[in-house]
Amino acid sequence: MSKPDVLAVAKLHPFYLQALETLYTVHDRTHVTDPVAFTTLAPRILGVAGTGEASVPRSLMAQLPNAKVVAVFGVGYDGVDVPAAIEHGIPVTHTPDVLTDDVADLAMGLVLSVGRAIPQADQFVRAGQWANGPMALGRKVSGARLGIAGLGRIGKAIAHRARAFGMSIAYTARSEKSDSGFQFYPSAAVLAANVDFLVAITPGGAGTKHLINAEVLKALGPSGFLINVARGSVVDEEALITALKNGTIAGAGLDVFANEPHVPQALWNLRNVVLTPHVASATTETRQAMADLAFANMRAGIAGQPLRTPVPECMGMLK
Ligand code: NAP
Ligand code: 8YV
Repeated sequence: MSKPDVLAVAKLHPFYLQALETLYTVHDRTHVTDPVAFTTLAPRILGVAGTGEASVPRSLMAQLPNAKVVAVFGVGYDGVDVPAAIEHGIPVTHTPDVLTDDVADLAMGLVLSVGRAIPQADQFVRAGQWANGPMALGRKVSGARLGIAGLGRIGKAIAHRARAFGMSIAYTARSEKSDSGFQFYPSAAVLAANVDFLVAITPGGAGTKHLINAEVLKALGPSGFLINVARGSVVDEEALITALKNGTIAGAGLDVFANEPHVPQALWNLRNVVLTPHVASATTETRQAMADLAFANMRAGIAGQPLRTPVPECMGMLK
């Protein structure tokens, strides 16, 4: 008997793909590679598998009359048109919590990397420069002021780690979290003006596009560092490059970019940045947990059972 059909809208992580293939026939981006064949296939598609950034637009959902679930491998789901999914009766799921520790760990790793210039120090030794004299001094991290744009699951986990470094913590979010014990500022610019390290960890999408703009970078100032582990869209990348070149800010640690996997050459050429290729959740343990949860959501959705982790907008939906 043939297996039910699901559509992968992005290149899936092998852990997720292998799990799906035990129960389903996975069609890898057929809607893009063979749109004509897809018109015949589309009515058989029962589930859509994606990544955090993968595009699931309204036009695709309109082609999938029998889809029962979109199961995203990632906590962010800014590529999915959720209002359209709800209109088409297709609940959207994601993988919150299981990746929180890893992303917070990488955020702190970037704070330390930019403040103490760890990758640059490694390069300094490898290039044989040590014999010519010492490196330039770094910026002390312990006791510094940390600003967090987005005090959600991951933002709170970053704050928890930063406390162990004796950092003072302030944040911005859509609403104040009075039980957090941290200083709230109503805008990213005011937050930036009051911290040494500013970490962006909001969702992507229209609501946060260029939340970190030229004004925020100016407020962060010439001794301030920006860390972005959110989405590339959250930072105005052109304004950031200008600020890094001009010394408007001291440096940046970036895990996400506007047009991944393409990183502007201007960033490659700068000495005061640390660049990682969207790896904040990329450990074996966490990618397995994400795959398990995304697969569980796919199975539940296709079986018409309660979903493990629907996105907030789809809570209570079941098709
Ligand atoms: P979450 O628990 O939903 O937290 C999101 C936080 O962002 C909330 O505090 C929210 O404020 C705040 N926020 C939303 N819109 C905002 C705005 N316009 N201005 C200021 N703050 C805003 O999500 P999470 O689990 O912490 O994940 C956050 C994001 O991290 C994901 O959506 C994803 O984009 C990114 N991420 C990246 C990686 C990576 O590999 N680099 C990995 C995982 C996640 P309220 O609490 O007031 O609503
Ligand atoms: C993943 C992410 O790397 O969870 C997210 O929102 O950005 C990351 O954990 C991504 O979703 C997989 O491509």
